[in-house]
Amino acid sequence: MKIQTAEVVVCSPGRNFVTLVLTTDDGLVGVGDATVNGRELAVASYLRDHVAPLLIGRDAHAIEDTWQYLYRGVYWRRGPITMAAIAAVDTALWDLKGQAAGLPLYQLLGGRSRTGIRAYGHAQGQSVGALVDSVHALQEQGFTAVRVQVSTPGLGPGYGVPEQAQIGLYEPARSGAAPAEELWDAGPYLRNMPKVFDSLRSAFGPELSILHDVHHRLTPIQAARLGKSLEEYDPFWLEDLTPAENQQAFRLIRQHTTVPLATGEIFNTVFDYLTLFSEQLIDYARSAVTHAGGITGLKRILELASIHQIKSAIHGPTDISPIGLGAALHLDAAIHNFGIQEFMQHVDSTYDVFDVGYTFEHGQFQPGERPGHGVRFDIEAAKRFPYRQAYLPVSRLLDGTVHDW
Ligand code: CS2
Ligand code: MG
Repeated sequence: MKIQTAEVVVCSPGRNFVTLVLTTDDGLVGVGDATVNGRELAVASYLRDHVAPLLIGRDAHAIEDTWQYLYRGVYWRRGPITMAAIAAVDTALWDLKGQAAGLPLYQLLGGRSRTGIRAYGHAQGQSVGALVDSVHALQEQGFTAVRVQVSTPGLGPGYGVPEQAQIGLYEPARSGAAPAEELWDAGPYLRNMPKVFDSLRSAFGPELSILHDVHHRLTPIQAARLGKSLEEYDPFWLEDLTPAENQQAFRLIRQHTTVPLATGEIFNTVFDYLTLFSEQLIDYARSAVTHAGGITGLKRILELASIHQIKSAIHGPTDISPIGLGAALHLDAAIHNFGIQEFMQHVDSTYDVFDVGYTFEHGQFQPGERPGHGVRFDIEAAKRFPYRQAYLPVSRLLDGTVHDW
């Protein structure tokens, strides 16, 4: 089975996605996701100009060799663009191997370890009342775990809350313009969050799993304070409390709170986790198939996590395409240390281009029984949705200093 063509498609059915399409000499088509939110064209060029020409004529079965060739063979290793490009190739190759074998990907990864894949949804509101309504709506869809984001009084809509967050596409007012900007101040945020959790526990009782994402905005000591102040409300986890490039910062947080911690959605190799894993400073590893070198790269990360009793929580926002999510679900089904899967739902137009084999019911995913990862990509339909310039917002403190978004 030799790779015959390698095509890179950037499309925007609801938001931007970068897709690699590989065809083989025996007529199979395998697809991989390489979407890096706000830097889509950089990864498309990396794939189109530097990777695709190297793939033609290679043995499509040689997944590990191709992974190492693209990782070690270029000298410049790691980083989000490189690892997303490797991820797309790796995911497409696993898809092809599954199709060649006539087996769903989870079977090639060791078979099923569980009957269903529990997922958490995104609830948000500009007020606590609106947030409660949003949680109710997710419960009606079957979710038993929800991520809650609410505006901080006095700071405007804030992270994760504006209308566009439904689909995660933040377009500047006009083409060529800079990203939108938002305000951030840790003081009112830290005072507000215990009240929010208190209202949620009063409204929903003890059973609902409540998750919250801080998006790298706190210092280590502020993070420790947040953990202590929310502990009595039994959060399922607090995510990205502080920028984890400084892995040692989690030692300080751990000294002060027993709240479970999640991090890693912006990590792309196992090296980003070494201190966090070996000292058991986190409880959930958040990397995505799309950003951490594909099935091969993420499996390596999650196996190391497993020996430290750390569980998976694969990143699943809308800026990961249904291919990235579909591939993740096969890993979720097969690994032993599955924790939970994120599911921020795609808009309908996304499914005009991506035909998915997975299903979601009663708060749980099934990866589906189609051979490979089971997500098909319609190149003709993709042409109807050209790339649109879009960036995540930038955050500033009240005095104008740039802060983490
Ligand atoms: C978020 C993401 O899903 C999450 O936990 O942190 O929505 C994140 O903002 C985006 O993926 C960034 O591209
Ligand atoms: Mg997050």
